[in-house]
Amino acid sequence: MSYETILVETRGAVTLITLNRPKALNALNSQVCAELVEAFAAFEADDTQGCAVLTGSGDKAFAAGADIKEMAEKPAADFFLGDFFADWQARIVRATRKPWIAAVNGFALGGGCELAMMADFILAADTAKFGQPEIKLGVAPGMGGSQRLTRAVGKAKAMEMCLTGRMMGAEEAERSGLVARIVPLADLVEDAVKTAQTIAGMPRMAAMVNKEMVNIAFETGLEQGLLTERRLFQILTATQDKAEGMAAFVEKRQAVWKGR
Ligand code: CO8
Repeated sequence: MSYETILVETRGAVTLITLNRPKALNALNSQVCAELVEAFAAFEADDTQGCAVLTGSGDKAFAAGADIKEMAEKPAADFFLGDFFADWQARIVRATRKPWIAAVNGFALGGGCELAMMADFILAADTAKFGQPEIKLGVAPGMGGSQRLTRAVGKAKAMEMCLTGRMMGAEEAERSGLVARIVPLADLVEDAVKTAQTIAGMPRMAAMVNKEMVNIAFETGLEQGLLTERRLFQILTATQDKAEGMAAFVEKRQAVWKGR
């Protein structure tokens, strides 16, 4: 599959996807939207791939938001009838059961911040800046910013950011729980790929279940979440990789995973 607005390469068991419209600060137009859906579907379907990394090209931006030039002339009915950006929730967030990481290399604004927050976790360059500045355009977040940012950093900061459009730097983002770790910009992609390789090297079903379990914490109450966790744990005990992992520990040797 060839793409025009993104780059896709594999590094061993890791798929590296790069938003590639650097002149427009990787703004997310409808072509990027469609190509990302295809790239994530290909990653998910490829058994050789265990984890993905999404980043932006250039040093300046992960993505500076949905493409304002494309949205400027679009009538409201088109946003509504086309269910603008609904695809990503259904076909990237829900459909991607394998883990993926956002490596945020600069501005992650509006839809860019929202896309980063769709990842299982964010690694941020020391230069990263996060924000939901849609209010300055007369609109509001539309791809999860009001919901995911609030869950990540709490009401006070999310409300302040959405109402003023102010950006949050990498250190504040780490302090606030929005990002897992800060990495120097020059090392970001290599670090993210290495982290992804670690994850891809884990027993596949266990990785997918761990991802599912943590995400369930955002969707359900504690009692139901704990029950679901126990059941998923119990299901994992039936895998060949559970038998292998525990035998390898007892025998003091490296486990050889089957992914089943
Ligand atoms: N869309 C289109 N083009 C963009 C965007 C964007 N979001 N951001 C930057 N660009 C373009 C600029 O127009 C410029 O292009 P050109 O050279 O042709 O004029 C180029 O990228 C470089 O940008 P700047 O010259 O502005 O660079 P600066 O370093 O001066 O500023 C900023 C960088 C601060 C990031 C600035 O570009 C900026 O404020 N960008 C817009 C940020 C923004 O408002 N993002 C939110 C967009 S709205 C959104 O994401 C809504 C998502 C929800 C939709 C779902 C609905 C259901």
